[in-house]
Amino acid sequence: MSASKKVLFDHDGGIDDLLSLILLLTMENVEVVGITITPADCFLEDATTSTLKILKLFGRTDIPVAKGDLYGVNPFHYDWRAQPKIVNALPVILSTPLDTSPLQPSSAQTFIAETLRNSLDPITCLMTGPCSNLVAALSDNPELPNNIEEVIWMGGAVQTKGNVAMHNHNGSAEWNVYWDPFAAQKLFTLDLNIKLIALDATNCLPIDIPFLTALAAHRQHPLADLAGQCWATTINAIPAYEYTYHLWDVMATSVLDIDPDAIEYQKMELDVAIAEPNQGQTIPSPGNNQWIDVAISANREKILAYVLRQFQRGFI
Ligand code: AGV
Ligand code: CA
Repeated sequence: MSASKKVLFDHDGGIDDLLSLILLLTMENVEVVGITITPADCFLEDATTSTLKILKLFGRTDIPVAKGDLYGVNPFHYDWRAQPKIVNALPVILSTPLDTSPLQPSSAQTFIAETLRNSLDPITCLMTGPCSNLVAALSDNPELPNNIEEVIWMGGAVQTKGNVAMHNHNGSAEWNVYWDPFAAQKLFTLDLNIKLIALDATNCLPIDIPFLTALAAHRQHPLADLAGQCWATTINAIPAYEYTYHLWDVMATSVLDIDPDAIEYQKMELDVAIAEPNQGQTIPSPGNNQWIDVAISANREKILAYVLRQFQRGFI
């Protein structure tokens, strides 16, 4: 068996983020050293409850959890933020007791800085929401990037259109970048190995009924059943904002464990726009020396097969 990877996971409480947490906890080669929550595509208390209950389900209340207190300039639609309330109303979550013992007294960015500083091994930072907590942690501690193996971030839209639909926007940005474009701009200037799991690749992974049907065939496995219920709540994604929910964060999470052939990357120099009308757009900027590995396509069959396989595991 390969040596385990130490992973710090920052998520922002969406349905996709909670499924990512479940997927992460099924991985044998991963040691989750902490979870931090960004109050972005969620409400903070709902996301904290879901996180704590999922840890309890897995018997993993040894994993510390820290809440974020930073807010981006462009709030998510409130009906998206409310969506994860449905997860907390599912029978398996309702019947799981709330165990608050993982909660840390420090804020997310302080916890990230302390965890990186105290680790003897380099840590992989997985982010499935905006990057504000990590950037704040690193801004105050310029030596800490040395302790980061790599950053895997679901965000950006490079050679494809974005998913932000707002009155003052031209639609070129992806939401995780748009929420706090200033943090994203800073992130790319830091000396980090970044894998950007952009819409260019996640567009290959819309949720559809054939996938949910394949998952339903395994519903005797509790995780497959729970995952199917979570994804069912996304099937009517609001047309005014976007037609289809995707495996955005789930794909980014799978990067930790999946056959690397499943995803194609291209090295690009990127910058982030910080003003209207394309605030948050991730823009190729040849010559700026901010090299990022951008995921540009994904093998849908391989990734779906991986996800189906992991959700047939027990609460390990
Ligand atoms: O832009 C994708 C990011 C992912 O981290 N999020 C959802 C995933 O957690 C924002 C988002 C885009 N479209 C959405 C989103 C939708 N239809 N519902 C909720 N969130
Ligand atoms: Ca997310």
